[in-house]
Amino acid sequence: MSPFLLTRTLPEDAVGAELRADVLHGLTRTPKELPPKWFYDERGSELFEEITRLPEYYPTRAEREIIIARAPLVAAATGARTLVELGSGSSEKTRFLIDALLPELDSYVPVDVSESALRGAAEVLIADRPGLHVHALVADFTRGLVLPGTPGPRLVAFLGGTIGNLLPQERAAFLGSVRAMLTPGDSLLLGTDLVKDEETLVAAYDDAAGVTAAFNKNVLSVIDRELGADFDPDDFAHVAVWDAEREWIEMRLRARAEVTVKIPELDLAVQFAAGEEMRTEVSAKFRQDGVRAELAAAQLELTHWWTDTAGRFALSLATA
Ligand code: AVJ
Repeated sequence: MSPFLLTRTLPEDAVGAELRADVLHGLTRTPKELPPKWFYDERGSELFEEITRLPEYYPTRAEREIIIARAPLVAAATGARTLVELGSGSSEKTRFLIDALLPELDSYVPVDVSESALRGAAEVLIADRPGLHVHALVADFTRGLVLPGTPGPRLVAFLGGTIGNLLPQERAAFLGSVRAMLTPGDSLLLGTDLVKDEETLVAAYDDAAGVTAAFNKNVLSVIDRELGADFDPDDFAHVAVWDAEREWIEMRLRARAEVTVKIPELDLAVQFAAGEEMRTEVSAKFRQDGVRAELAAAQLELTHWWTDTAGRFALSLATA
């Protein structure tokens, strides 16, 4: 009975091939666009951790407050024996959930594209919780996942508001694939940031210290390193705007002047006009009715809706 198992369902080179495809597609279309998943190399992950400690970036603290307050209720409502966490990263908030579930919990299944993040998080968890099985999956959770045969009921957690980084169509497909992992009696715990005043939202994505700006520009450094490109991050300005109609924050990079970027690995030269904006992230904000409807469309029933005391962020519990 080994306490730690790691399964890779993502081929070693899948990441490189996907980055090339995303950059080629995203930089040759109009308007230009890059998917947010490429922010998170080692430096990007560090910058994101720094963002979570910024005074303007409330979602992490708000979600932690809810998890601490409601973990016993999650345990009572789900009786989960397996906790699956999608995009587990550092698993920092999850330990409150694990500890509340522990009397019944048999297995923790963290899923992430980063093997190093999975190993680091598992090490800490296992050290203090003898007997808990940790079966880490190196996988892209936006695709269909094959879960290990650990005992049910299962609770799948998708925290941090990361579902907001998916476009509406992608969210529907994602929730469908989550539903396909569950059988009746299993649950989904979903973190969503909520619609609020524009000033608060924009400040959370355009902080005074410029950490989010550095995080946004880090995607250019990733492309430089991985694809041999010659992006100069100083040629671009960080932009965060609230789209009131679609109720999402958009992060963009705006070319300060006309510039041509060479990407040798793709045999590509890309021209940016002065002032041209490239979308790098959508971070959708939600309302209870919308969350309930999106869950219902995936055959998931919202049973609990919890917010922090300031009403900024919500944790939803849904059952299959
Ligand atoms: C962790 C993906 C939810 O969208 O708020 C933070 C990422 N982007 N600042 C978010 C992020 C800019 C974050 N998520």
